[in-house]
Amino acid sequence: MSQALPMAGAPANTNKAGLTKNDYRGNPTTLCQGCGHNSISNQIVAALFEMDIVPEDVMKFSGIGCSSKSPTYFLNRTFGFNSLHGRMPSIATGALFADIKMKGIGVSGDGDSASIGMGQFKHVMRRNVNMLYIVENNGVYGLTKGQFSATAEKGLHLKKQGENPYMPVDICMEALVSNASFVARSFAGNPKQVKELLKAAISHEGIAVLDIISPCVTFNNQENAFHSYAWGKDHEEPLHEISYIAPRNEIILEREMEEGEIREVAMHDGSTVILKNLEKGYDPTNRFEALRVMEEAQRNNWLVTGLLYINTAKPTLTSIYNLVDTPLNSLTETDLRPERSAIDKVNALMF
Ligand SMILES: Cc1ncc(C[n+]2csc(CCOP(=O)(O)OP(=O)(O)O)c2C)c(N)n1
Ligand code: SF4
Ligand SMILES: [Mg+2]
Repeated sequence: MSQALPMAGAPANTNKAGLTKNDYRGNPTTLCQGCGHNSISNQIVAALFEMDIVPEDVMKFSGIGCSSKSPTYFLNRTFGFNSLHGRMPSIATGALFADIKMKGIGVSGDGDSASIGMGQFKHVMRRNVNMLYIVENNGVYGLTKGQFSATAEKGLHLKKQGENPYMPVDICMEALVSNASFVARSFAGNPKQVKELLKAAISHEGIAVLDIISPCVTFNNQENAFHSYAWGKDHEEPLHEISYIAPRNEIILEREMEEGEIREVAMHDGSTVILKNLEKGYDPTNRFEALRVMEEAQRNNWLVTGLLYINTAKPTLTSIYNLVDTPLNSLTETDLRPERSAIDKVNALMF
C-alpha cells in the first residue's frame, strides 16, 4: 500500500497525493440521466480526492444491479470485483482478508442487499469487516425493470406491479441489530451530507454502512413514493449537520457551529467528525437511542438522515486474527514454512 505524499511544486488543482480529481473518475455512466446512483458516484470521487487517498490503495466491490454497476463510474485506476447477486460481502471479506492494508468500498442495492443478499449482509455486519458498505436504496429492482424490492413501503402503487402488500425492511435497523459499528443514512438529493458521511465512513475502522435513498427516476420517482426526490426533499429530517476534518487540518469550525450542541467523534486515522445536533441531545454512540430514532421515523414516515450510530472500540475481523501487514500473495515459502519444532509438535500429537 502506497502513501499519499505531498508533491513539491504540484499545480493548485492537485491534492496531497499529487493527483487531480480526474484521477478519481471512472468510465462515463450508462445509467439513466437523473438516477440517484450517478450523484453518489460523483460524491465518492469528490470524497476520495479530498481525502488524498491513492486510488490503488482501494478495492471496489459490488453485486448485481444498476447500483452495482456504479464502481465502473469511479476510480478507474482501482481494481474491482463485480460479483454475483447478493454475494458481494463474501468476495469483499476474502479480498480484504488477503491484504489488510487496502481500503474496501462496496456498492450494493436494496435488492442486492435486502432481498437476495440479506444473509450475507447480516454476517458482514456482525464480523465487522473493515469496509465501507453503500446501499443505493431506491425501493425497486431498477435493472430488471422496476419490481418491488424488500425496502419498498407497504401500499406503494406502481403502474406495472400493482400494490405492494408487505412491510419494508429497514437497512439501517438491520445493520444496527446485526451489530454494525457505523450506521448512517443519507439522501442522494443532499450531496454535501453524502460526501461528509462518505469521508467519515471511509475513516472508520470496521464495517461502515451507508444507506443512501437514491431515486430510480425511471421506475419509482412519483411524488408520493418514499424513495423519490420529491418525497426525500419534503420529508428529510437531518439529525445534525456533519463536517469531516482531515487529520492534518486544524479544527476551526467552533465559531461557525456555536448555535447547536456539538459532538466531536475522534476516528482511528486521526480525523475528526463534527456533528452539530439538530435533534436535541442526540448521541450517536447510544445504540438504544439510535433504535428509538429509527422506530419513531418509521412510524411517522420521516426520512431521518445523518450518523445514526458509531462504535469505534469494536475489533475488526482482521484484527481478531492478528494478520501480517504483507499481502498474503506476497508471502514467500520461507515466511510460510513452520519451524521444524512446530512440525515435530504436530507429529507428536498425531501418533
Ligand atoms: C441469482 C440472480 N437472481 C436474479 C437476478 C436478476 N437481477 C438482476 S439485478 C436484480 C435486482 C437489482 O436490484 P437492486 O439491487 O435494488 O439494484 P438497482 O438496479 O435497483 O440499483 C435482479 C433481481 C440475477 N442477476 N441473479
Ligand atoms: S433504471 Fe432506475 S436505478 Fe437503473 S439506472 Fe435507470 S434510474 Fe437508475
Ligand atoms: Mg434498487
